[in-house]
Amino acid sequence: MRHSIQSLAITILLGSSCAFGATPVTLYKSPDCGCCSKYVQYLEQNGFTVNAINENDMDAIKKRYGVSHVASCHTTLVNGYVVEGHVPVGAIQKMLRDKPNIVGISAPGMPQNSPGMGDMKKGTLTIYAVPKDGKEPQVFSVE
Ligand SMILES: [Cu+2]
Repeated sequence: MRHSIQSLAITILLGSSCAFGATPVTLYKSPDCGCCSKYVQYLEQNGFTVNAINENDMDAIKKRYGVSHVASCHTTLVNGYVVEGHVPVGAIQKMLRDKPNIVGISAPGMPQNSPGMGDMKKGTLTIYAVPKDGKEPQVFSVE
């Protein structure tokens, strides 16, 4: 009896840690990219577990994941989506919640008002959705 209650408690614990635990992501970056490392810290401070992989040929990574036309410095993979560049976690969470049928989202270039780059000013950073069919990126959200 006691044993079954213990195993039930363990099951509940494991279940809840899966539901509310950190979201795992894989992030590719150049070994010497300072703003990329700052973005890794930002993700970790906001509920993500980051597997950061140093990669010398980032162009090949962007080609592989279909984000060359909206390229930034680092490329992040989360739940089958690509998150390109310094995208705020609010936009990532919106994508994971809404589950749109897209490649992913991007903050092209390295905007100064983005996490890991500089101070964010609410309502000034445009995040783009990257469609699957090679169509033009569209506005996903303004953060
Ligand atoms: Cu950067």
